[in-house]
Order: sequence, then structure tokens, then C-alpha cells
Amino acid sequence: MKDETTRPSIRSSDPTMQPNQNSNKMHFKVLIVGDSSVGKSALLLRFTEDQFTPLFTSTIGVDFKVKKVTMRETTDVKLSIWDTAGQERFRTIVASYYRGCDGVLLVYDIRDTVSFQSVERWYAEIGRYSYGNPSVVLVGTKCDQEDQRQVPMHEAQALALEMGIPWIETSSLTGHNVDEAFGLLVDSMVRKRTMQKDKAM
Ligand SMILES: Nc1nc2c(ncn2[C@@H]2O[C@H](COP(=O)(O)OP(=O)(O)OP(=O)(O)O)[C@@H](O)[C@H]2O)c(=O)[nH]1
Ligand SMILES: [Mg+2]
Repeated sequence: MKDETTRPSIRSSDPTMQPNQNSNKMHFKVLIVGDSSVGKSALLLRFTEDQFTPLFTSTIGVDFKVKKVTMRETTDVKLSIWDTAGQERFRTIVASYYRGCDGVLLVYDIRDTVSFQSVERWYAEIGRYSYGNPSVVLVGTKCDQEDQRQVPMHEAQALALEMGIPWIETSSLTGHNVDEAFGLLVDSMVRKRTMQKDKAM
């Protein structure tokens, strides 16, 4: 698990607050992908509404939500988040949503080895369909269920290292590391966008 102190911090924007006077404004398209039932929709629900439901309603096609956050007090970030269906039968529809995305949360379930084995296939799909170089964060969900763990932390960490992307474990049940997972992604997307701007100047 990564050191808490090195994680980027994001906070939800308060709509009653005056806009940040010196802020940059950035808008990012984000996708959440991974096998069915790994907890993609639960992650989004916890992040956007701070809620959790134990019921499993498998996503049909894609769902969409917007969330505004502030990054390091200086950057107002709007996230358009596409929560995709993990079921095989939606694969073609989901593939059409990758194009132009800025960031992807690639999700597996720490209790399910098969979902972890699928990570490389999802990663290849991101490369194939995004037509860009999106930021990616590997997310192991359901870390509240340690007694049912099948995917050792060191294996996930090694895979993320190999792919050159950050890795984090979350629980949408408790909320543990959910903001941090999105924070890692936002941090990487902001850095990329800033570098592109600097190059263009
Ligand atoms: N204990 C625990 N259960 C979770 C967690 N995240 C999700 N779940 C449960 O796992 C089940 C599947 O979660 P979903 O978020 O619907 O899964 P999904 O990845 O969106 O699945 P598809 O839409 O079919 O692709 C639900 O019953 C959730 O309540 C978690 O962090 N901890
Ligand atoms: Mg879903």
C-alpha cells in the first residue's frame, strides 16, 4: 500500500463557495473499467454521493456522472465519469467510449483472482481504443474483506510497476482510499495536461 502522506489530496467543490480567484479550470473524461461485479459502480457511488449499497445491479452499457473537485487549492477540476459495464456482451459498446478519454480507473476485486487476471486484457483495450495516452490507475476493490483475499498485495504492486502505473486498494463499503484513488488519477491527468500546455507555449 502506498504511503498515505505521498498521496495527492482532492476535495469536493462546495457550490456555495466563491470560485477560486487564481484557479486553473480543467475538464477530464474518465472511464472506469474492469470485470463485472468488481465494484466499479460502487466506487463511483461512494465517490460522487458518499453512499454504498450491498445490492448488485449490473450496469447496462454505461452510466455517467459529473463531479467537481479542487486539486491542491489551485485547480478546479470537472470530471465526466463513465462507469462501464463489465459484462462481456457490452464489450463492443464499451469500446466506443474509450476514444479521447484522459484517465481510466482499471478495477479488479482483491477477492477474485480471475478479475485480476483480466487486468492485462483491460489494459490492452485501453491502449487499443483510446487513441491517446490516458492516465491509468490500478484499483483493487473490497479491501474491507481481507479474510477473502485472493490477490496478494505484492502481486498487484508488481503488475502495476510493470505497467508503469499507480496502484491502490479501496473499500467502497467503508470509503477507505476512494477519494485517494480518484486523487491519484486526477494528479496524473493534471500533470499531463500541464506538460502539454507548456509544450504548446
Ligand atoms: N464489501 C464490499 N462490497 C463491495 C465493494 N464494492 C462493491 N461491492 C459489492 O459488489 C457487488 C458488485 O458491485 P458493482 O459496483 O455493482 O459492480 P460493477 O463492477 O459495477 O459490475 P458491472 O456493472 O456488472 O460491471 C455489489 O453487491 C456491491 O455492493 C466493497 O468495497 N466492499
Ligand atoms: Mg456497474
